[in-house]
Amino acid sequence: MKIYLNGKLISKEKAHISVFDHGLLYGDGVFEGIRTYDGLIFRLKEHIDRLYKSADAIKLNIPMTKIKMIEAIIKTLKANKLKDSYIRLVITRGVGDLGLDPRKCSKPTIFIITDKIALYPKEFYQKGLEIVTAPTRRNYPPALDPRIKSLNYLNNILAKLDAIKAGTDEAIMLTYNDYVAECTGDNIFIVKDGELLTPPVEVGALEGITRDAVISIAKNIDMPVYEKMLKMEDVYAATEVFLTGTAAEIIPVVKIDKRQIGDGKPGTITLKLMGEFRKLTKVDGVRY
Ligand code: PXG
Repeated sequence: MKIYLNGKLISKEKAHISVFDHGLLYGDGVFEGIRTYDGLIFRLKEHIDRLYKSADAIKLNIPMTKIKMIEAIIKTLKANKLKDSYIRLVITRGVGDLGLDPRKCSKPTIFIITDKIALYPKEFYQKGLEIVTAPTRRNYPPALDPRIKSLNYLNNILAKLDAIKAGTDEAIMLTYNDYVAECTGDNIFIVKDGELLTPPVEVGALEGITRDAVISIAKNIDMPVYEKMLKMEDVYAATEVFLTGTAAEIIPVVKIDKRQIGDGKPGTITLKLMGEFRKLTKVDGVRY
């Protein structure tokens, strides 16, 4: 496996990073998770735009144009002869000294891993997931805005541990004032009274690219879709619930906090959107 590291393609065994890199010392950096489907990079422009926006938000100046970044991704995919893959693109503040000061880091570290995609087992998509509400709250936006896809994932990892403790794989994270934000690595949608609802990102959630794709699919097929502040009562009372994310795509949820959602099976609207999403992945992307 070849890894792109600071402009060079290096074997996985030799792709090392300094222990003084602030990405490691302080989680000071940003990342993206992108997927390719049969030689097509899904919504590449959107991922690159979000990466540069996240970097901007932490005042990290990526020393590479968006076009050069796209070329680097394609070069890495080709070197690894991958058609269906997961791309992890990471930019750290770079090597500095001990101490927070980002000014000591003169050059960001850039690396790109392209690997086979590890999928959730098929049965999860057929039967639906069971999830819980995490006791851990989502980051308070004025402290660390969840719209920034930073290397600081401890908030999500703590909620993931909550999910694991409860014997499930995902957890809903609430805001400090009890609104539904998102899950640890996925956005959330509910179906209620025939309407598709998802929390606005301003509440404190990542503006997921799969989320955006689902909203545009719904609009295209004249399905009513709204961004709305949701409480757990709304989620429990929903007829359908599903999660969206680059790795998970669209995954139905049938049980939350041991309560059955709808009739306990993936719903018709969820299944319809899963089908439409599959079609979209075949056309919406950049060929390499
Ligand atoms: N919320 C959070 C907190 C995320 O990290 C999403 C929602 C979904 O966004 P996208 O743009 O993927 O639809 C994410 C996505 C990984 C990995 O380990 C990261 C995510 C998803 C899956 C795997 O690289 N983040």
